[in-house]
Amino acid sequence: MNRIRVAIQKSGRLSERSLGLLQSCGLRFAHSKDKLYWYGRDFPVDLLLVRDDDIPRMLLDGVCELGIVGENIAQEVMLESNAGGDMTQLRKLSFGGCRLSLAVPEDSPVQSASDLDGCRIATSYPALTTALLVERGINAETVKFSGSVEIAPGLGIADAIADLVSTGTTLRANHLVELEVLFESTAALYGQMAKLTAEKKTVLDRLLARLDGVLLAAESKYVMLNAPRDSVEKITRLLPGAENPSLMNLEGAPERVALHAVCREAVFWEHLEALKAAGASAILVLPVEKMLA
Ligand code: PRT
Ligand code: ZN
Repeated sequence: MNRIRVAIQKSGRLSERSLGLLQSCGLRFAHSKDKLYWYGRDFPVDLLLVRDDDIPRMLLDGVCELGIVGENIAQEVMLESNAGGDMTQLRKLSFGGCRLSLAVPEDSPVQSASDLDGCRIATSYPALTTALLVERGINAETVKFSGSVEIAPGLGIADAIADLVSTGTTLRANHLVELEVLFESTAALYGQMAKLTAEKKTVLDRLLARLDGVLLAAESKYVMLNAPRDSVEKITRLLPGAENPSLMNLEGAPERVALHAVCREAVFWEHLEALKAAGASAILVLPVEKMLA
């Protein structure tokens, strides 16, 4: 069995992007009838579609070798089970971003996190919240709430909450104000590396190389422009994250060259304006679909 299993969220905020990312790596799957197990065609990587909360445990138990899950959940389970070593964060991903924040009712006497000493804090992430409070020297009690944490203060169950926030709409709708960000989270790829056979390690390395290519391509741009021959050095320096550019002669314009370069950082309008000021013309910025370093 040289196949690797990747657990991703079945349905929720991370599902589409997790599947999309693996598909961008060239993975194709045959769907089984129960839809929980997708067999990888052409590449020995299979998918398990599960609840996000189950992913860290499945990794720790060796049910799968890889999993894509929010850092918030991964940290919670690692702290809970004291087993951080068996689950390694392999790559941080660019989706699922949110923050674990402390919030209190608008009319609360608590004005800052340091006023929370002796308070009860409702959260779905008691282990992570407790650890982060301890780090800040706050001595508060956490109460585990599995869903709708934002209603806990209104019910008189807690003085404050520690919950995930992205836009802040949920807090506002429940008349809560954000006091302090405890933890910034994104989705990440985790691996259970301890028991990997050499064959599985080879599959994993191939997958990671493709993944790095996809992640790199996502922020890379291919820039083409024409430039005065004697400004090439200056123009190259203005290209964000570019390596050695390719230069090509322009027919009928011996004093100018065509310059092509891959920029590995975002290219903004300000960059284009600076390039133009340095003598560049006909500037084109194209997306990069795939890249293999
Ligand atoms: O069924 P399953 O257990 O798989 O899904 P789930 O309902 O537990 O998880 P889901 O799909 O809601 O979230 C999956 C992951 O997305 C989380 O573990 C986070 O890593 C990440 N994520 C990103 C978020 C949010 N943003 C988010 N805003 N998870 C939850 N929320 C909730 C938050 O709990 C609060 O209720 O959205 C509300 C706040 O949103 P705003 O925009 O009003 O601030
Ligand atoms: Zn969940």
